[in-house]
Amino acid sequence: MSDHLKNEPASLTAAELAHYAVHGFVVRQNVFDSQECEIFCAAAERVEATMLSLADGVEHSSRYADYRLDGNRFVDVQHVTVQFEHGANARLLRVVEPVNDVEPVFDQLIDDARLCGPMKQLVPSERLGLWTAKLNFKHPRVGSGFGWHQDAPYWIHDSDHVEKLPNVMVMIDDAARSNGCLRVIDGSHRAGCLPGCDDGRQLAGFYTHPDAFDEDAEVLIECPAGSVVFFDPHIVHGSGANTSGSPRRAIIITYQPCGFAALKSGLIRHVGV
Ligand SMILES: O=C(O)CCC(=O)C(=O)O
Repeated sequence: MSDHLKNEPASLTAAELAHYAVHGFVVRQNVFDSQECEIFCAAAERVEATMLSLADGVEHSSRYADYRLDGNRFVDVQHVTVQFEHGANARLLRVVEPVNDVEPVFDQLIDDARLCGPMKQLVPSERLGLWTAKLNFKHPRVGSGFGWHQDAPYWIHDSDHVEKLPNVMVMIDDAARSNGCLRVIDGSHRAGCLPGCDDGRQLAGFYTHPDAFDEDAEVLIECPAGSVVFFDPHIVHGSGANTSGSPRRAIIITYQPCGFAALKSGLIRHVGV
């Protein structure tokens, strides 16, 4: 991709905007080239090494917290939350959030015109801020799935404008059913906040109740590395486990109108200025 194209705002077309409005998501392929994906993969490896080493020092600092939710390990390194992979794979990471505060490559990505051009249309706002940015690892053979959920109910206690928090997921590896690609329930964003589960798990309420949506409307987002998917904060989404020998790493960035604090740092992170 030439520098010229990298700096183009790359607005969504009328057809893409209409698809997003009806279905709650829109996919674009070939947004990032293979060289850029290699840079992202190397950055993801640095993040994992850094956060594992910081988490190892956890008992020596009062600014860290090491805890379990539904049996799975979480470590807060100041405001950065590290989720460990489930079960016996506890030396592998699952999620780091907010990853832009750990790795400059991902911080720069937030300002990339190929993401924030479309996001200005989807938030919508002429000037953007960051809400949050996650790196999801999904390691080969052990990466666990994400149960069906909406993001908006998860954020409702921290934001009074959850409808203005659209996500973009940047695939840094090829994503297919076998390595646990994203899947969405087509059109489910139009129902607003749906009821959560109530089955005794600590995080049950964050998972959408199975009676509240039609799983037959599932769409698998299978796409090559360098693709991006924009999706609505109310869409029901999740993903399966990685049963393949290939990683399925992705960054999910959530934007908001400018002037509001980011979810975990509590600081305002202006975008594209
Ligand atoms: O990485 C995935 O497959 C899904 C992640 C997701 O839904 C989330 O982080 O909220």
